[in-house]
Amino acid sequence: MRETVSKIGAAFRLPGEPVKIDTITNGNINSTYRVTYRNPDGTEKPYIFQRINTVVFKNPVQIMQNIDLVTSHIRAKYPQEQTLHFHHTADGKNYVFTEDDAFWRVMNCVDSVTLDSCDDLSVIEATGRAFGHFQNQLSDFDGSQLYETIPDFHNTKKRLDTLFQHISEDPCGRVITVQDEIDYIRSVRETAGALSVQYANGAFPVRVTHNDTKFNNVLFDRVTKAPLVVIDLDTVMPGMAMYDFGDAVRFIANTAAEDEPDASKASVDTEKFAAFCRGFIGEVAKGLTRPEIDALVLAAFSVTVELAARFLDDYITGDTYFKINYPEHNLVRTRCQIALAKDFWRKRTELENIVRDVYRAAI
Ligand code: GN1
Ligand code: MG
Repeated sequence: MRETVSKIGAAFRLPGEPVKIDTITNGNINSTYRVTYRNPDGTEKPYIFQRINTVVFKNPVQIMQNIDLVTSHIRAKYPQEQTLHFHHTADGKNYVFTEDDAFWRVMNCVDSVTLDSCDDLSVIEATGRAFGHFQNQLSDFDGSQLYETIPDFHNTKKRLDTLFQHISEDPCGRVITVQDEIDYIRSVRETAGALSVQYANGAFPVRVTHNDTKFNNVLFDRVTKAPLVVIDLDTVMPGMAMYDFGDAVRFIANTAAEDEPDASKASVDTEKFAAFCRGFIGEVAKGLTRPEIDALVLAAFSVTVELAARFLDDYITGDTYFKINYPEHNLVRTRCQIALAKDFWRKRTELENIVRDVYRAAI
């Protein structure tokens, strides 16, 4: 590892020598390391080295072009705000391919913490503001410039169609073991896919969205816990505003971890949901259409079913997409998302009332 890191660091012309490599375990797709360099003058500087999963992201060069465009836009619009800074090679590229064909990028390490869960409602509200602000930062960005890094990424209908296709093929003989999970997803197939169908038919504006609004994709100040910057820009693409909201609350307002082995612990914490709403809706209320606001709760349900279907699809097809730590990991994740989706549905009237009240106060 050290040898690989040294070569990559040299390609990016980082001064000094790598002295410490820490693996960052957040993230189910790419591999991320915090590498500390000792500068020639003896001081130390940390960098983030990231190897892109090129099975998932088939065209990583285009991803880096997207990120360049997006971060340049944000820097020009809000020069005082923190953005991600990627290093460049001598020939001006913000990535390198190593001999084994691996794709690497290096960015400055922001002194910060990430959070996987949090009970402080003010931090959750601030996270809502951060993701809402991210949408505002890109509200005047021309999405047609962006390469679609993963086509149909949040096309729930297509995701569900793919799952049922793979169920009929049953390549690993696992379908017999997941009948309850399949039955549930089949029972909500149309409801969960509805927004993506309406979006394809033009019912909602095409926005430039983040598409992976997990809590741990925000960096926070170590001391004040103020959000510093939204990270993980690999899936910034045209999309539905309300799916960014939905994906964020399915993570931040869940009473359990995404891979909690006891799925009965997963449910929607309505206080946390309300706190996130205050932050997010407070930021975006004036820019969103009424149909988008009215679809926020259904989007949370839909994106939760979508992720359940993606985890289950990966389980059925032999665990080739998401990193797993043990053989049943994707099934555990599936069950947790299903339990959460059921709770979103059960509480939908209460959650819709929360959205309505927050929206009224915000406009
Ligand atoms: C993946 O790699 P990470 O953890 O940022 C996935 C998201 C899922 C998430 C579930 C490109 O995100 O869509 O919601 O796992 N990213 C991709 O934890 O598929
Ligand atoms: Mg991601």
